[in-house]
Amino acid sequence: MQRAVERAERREDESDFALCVVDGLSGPHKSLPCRFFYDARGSELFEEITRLPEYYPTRLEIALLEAHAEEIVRGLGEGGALVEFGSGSSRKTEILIARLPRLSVYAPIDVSKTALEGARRRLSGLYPTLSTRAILGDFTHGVALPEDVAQMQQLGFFPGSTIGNFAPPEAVDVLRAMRRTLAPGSAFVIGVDLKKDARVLVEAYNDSAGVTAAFNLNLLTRANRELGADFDLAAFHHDAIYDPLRGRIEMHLVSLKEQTVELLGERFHFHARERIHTENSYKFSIEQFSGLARAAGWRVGRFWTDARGWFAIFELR
Ligand code: AVJ
Repeated sequence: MQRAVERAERREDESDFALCVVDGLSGPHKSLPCRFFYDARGSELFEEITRLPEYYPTRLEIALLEAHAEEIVRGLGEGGALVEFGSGSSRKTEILIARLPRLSVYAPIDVSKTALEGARRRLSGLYPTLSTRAILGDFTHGVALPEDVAQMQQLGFFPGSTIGNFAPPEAVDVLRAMRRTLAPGSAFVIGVDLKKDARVLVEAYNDSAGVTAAFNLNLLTRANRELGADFDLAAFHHDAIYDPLRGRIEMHLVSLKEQTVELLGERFHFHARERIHTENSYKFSIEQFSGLARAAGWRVGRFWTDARGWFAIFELR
């Protein structure tokens, strides 16, 4: 049964991927959406990224959650539900759940049944009395919580600074969708990567072991496998740059020569040094992020940062 679900899900993902790749490579500015990084291999590579010496966000966020967990969960009184947007990072979720002895429900929201099943299995193993209510849905568009969960007090949780993948106007829409998903009066805890020295940022996305390069190039491997594309992996090169005006890291795959790639019966031409833009990762100041949160209808509560001010966890109400 689970296998059938995984197969059906894979077929659905593949047709979404096919449309987005053809669309993304068709215009004059080639791009691919960063959500396609996370196939099985890409998720493994991302895990590896989080352990790199240069990639500070995961380590800092976990340290902040651990140092301030009691205060962070104060927004949720007795009982209630922890609602997680995306269910990837159970390591972080566990830090909060460990401080919520009377939590009734853990409700992860994700578009992937496989990811939800994994989250349910891990957390019900650790906390047998906690009821996990997996919710299949796209948190960027607002999700209806099950009736009984909707009646409970809720704490929203969106770690990982994934909000940085959205351009500011979209980020406001996403934050608003999350506000509408949660009951009025809920607290919402979100991890945000902050602006800092460009060298630190550039190194975090150009690690010396080449893991981020492999993660970026895996998009092409995925297109070769799932769409029958003929990308020559040796003819593209990873690049990550910081744009200080937009305050964002951009990842690109750069064509090392003039070449043509064929996929799904279509041919895509690349001139030498032409780029495929694969990801944006926005970095915020405290004031900027507060402004986005307010524009989405949130009140900014407390926030916690590390000594260097590199990463922040915000409590919104
Ligand atoms: C998961 C979106 C937060 O932007 O830092 C890491 C993804 N990309 N290295 C980020 C990523 C390249 C990551 N987020």
